[in-house]
Amino acid sequence: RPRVLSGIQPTADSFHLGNYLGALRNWVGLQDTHDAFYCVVDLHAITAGHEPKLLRQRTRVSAAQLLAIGIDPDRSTLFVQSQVPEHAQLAWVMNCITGFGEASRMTQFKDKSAKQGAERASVGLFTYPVLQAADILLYQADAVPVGEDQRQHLELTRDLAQRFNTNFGKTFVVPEPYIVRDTAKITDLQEPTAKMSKSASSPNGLIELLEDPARAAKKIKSAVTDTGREIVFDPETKPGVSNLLTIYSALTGRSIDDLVLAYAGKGYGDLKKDLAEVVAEFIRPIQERTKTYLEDPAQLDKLLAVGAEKARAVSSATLRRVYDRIGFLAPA
Ligand code: AQP
Repeated sequence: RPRVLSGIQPTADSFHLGNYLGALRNWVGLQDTHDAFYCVVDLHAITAGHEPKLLRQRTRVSAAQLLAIGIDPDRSTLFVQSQVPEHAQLAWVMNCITGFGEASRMTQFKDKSAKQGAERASVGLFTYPVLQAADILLYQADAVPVGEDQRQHLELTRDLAQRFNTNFGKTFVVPEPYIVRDTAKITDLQEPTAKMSKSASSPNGLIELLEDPARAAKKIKSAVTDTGREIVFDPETKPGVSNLLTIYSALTGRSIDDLVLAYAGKGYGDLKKDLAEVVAEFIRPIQERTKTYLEDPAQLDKLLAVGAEKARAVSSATLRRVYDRIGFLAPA
């Protein structure tokens, strides 16, 4: 079976609908066809400042949410990044084959460091995409299910894999991005040309999987829509309505065309009212399941430890090969 790897940061109290529709939903589906490795990337979560107690809690909440949406630890390998030391070890090697200029061109770093003030941004934030490359290459992943915002980082991963292979001999699989076009960029409900984002969206701009369903419904009802009255799908001229149709279609399995037909002659209010209910009913059971997993943190930690062991079986073999190729002495 082909292999996939992806990760998500434990940087918020809940994942949002953009994370879910852009990436996590595909993680679940790929378990049927791929050998899947999914991780909560806590090493990435300390690149922009954090609170230790909160990080520990969010790491568990993240893992619980992944289980709640349908990641099955018997069918895929679910683990926490810091419990697999090879990620940090390979990242160092990859840092040493990454150009400073090349890393400087990463738009996510430019955006995030500009927000923090360039002087204050950490070196960890700067090399974040290199660690991400290590995450992927360690598992020899064929494909990486992510949202559109990760495309540039994936391109860097591919470049680094090819460079290493050329310089030191074929070692890594060069991975392909797995980006589902329809849901690759879910946008902010209040600012429908920007992506729905943990750090950049206002509270009313994003739907959290773990928020009060009534509050989520209210946010959908007060989403910014566009001028005109007609419900049509056109992300260029009607980004607000188009985003709502995308979410509606993805959560119900109904096609956009079908929805447009069904709402012909109706107003934005009707669409929002119905979608509000769809969203509220979608997140409710996820919350219940997440709560159940969190009731027994010791059990959850044990499950993650088993995942880390499974992950290490693969990552340690890759790292050994890498160390050998670059000329490090094998332990006697
Ligand atoms: N709006 C989105 N639409 C589609 N996919 C999205 N993803 C994030 N936002 C959207 C995808 O979610 C996955 C998890 O990414 P992450 O752990 O890097 O999450 P993040 O980047 O911290 O989440 P945000 O909201 O994007 O945070 P900010 O804006 O603070 O960086 C990835 O596959 C991502 O593509």
